[in-house]
Amino acid sequence: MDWETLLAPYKQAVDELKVKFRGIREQYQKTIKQSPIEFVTGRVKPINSILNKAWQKNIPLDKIEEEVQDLAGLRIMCQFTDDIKKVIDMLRNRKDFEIVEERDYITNKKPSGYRSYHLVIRYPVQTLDGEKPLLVEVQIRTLAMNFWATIEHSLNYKYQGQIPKDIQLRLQRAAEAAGRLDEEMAEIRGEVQEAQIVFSERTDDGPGS
Ligand code: 0O2
Repeated sequence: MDWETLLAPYKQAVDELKVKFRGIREQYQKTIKQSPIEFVTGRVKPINSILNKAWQKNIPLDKIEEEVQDLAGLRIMCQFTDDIKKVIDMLRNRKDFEIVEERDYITNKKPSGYRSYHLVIRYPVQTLDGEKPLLVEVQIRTLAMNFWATIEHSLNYKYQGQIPKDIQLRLQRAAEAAGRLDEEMAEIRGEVQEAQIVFSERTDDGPGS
């Protein structure tokens, strides 16, 4: 398998979409409206992780592009839970890709405690051989959901998917606490955003002025 050739258009898709999604935030920053996007990350799935998934799900190597939907992955982080809905609506209205699947792990959180909203999009990249439509997974989550998922992901890696029961329980409690944090922040959203506008106006003036 020539992984470099297979993954090159996925890298292109990740790079292009990072610019596009970060561009949304930049456009908001030129208005008085608060951006629903806090920051954006993206990655091409590492080869060992692709092979692992293919092995676990019994996917033959020639079906990887169809069946592993997150060869290219983007993550959009939001400050508040309500922002997630705004981002989803914005993505639904775009003309540069088509949404092929939505998985709402916020309404239906995973047994691990994982919460996030996943969209699978079909995104066309332009290659020397013409247009190639690719599947890309976009995960949208709050900063609190992201904090929890990052910690849980590294523990899962450390214990190779067999996290000890006591740690699993703590992680579930931590997930509930992260959910409460999102609820509390939603309650004081107006206050937080006013403070951020004042703060960004001050920092725009430069230090000491
Ligand atoms: P990585 O390292 O993030 O690339 P499955 O993969 O079987 O769970 P499916 O249907 O392929 O499920 O896709 P799903 O569940 O919509 O999305 C899978 C991705 O979501 C994972 O990618 C994670 O990024 C994230 N995710 C899903 N469940 C959990 C969870 O319980 N904890 C954490 N931390 N992340 C989760 P990968 O392939 O696991 O790996």
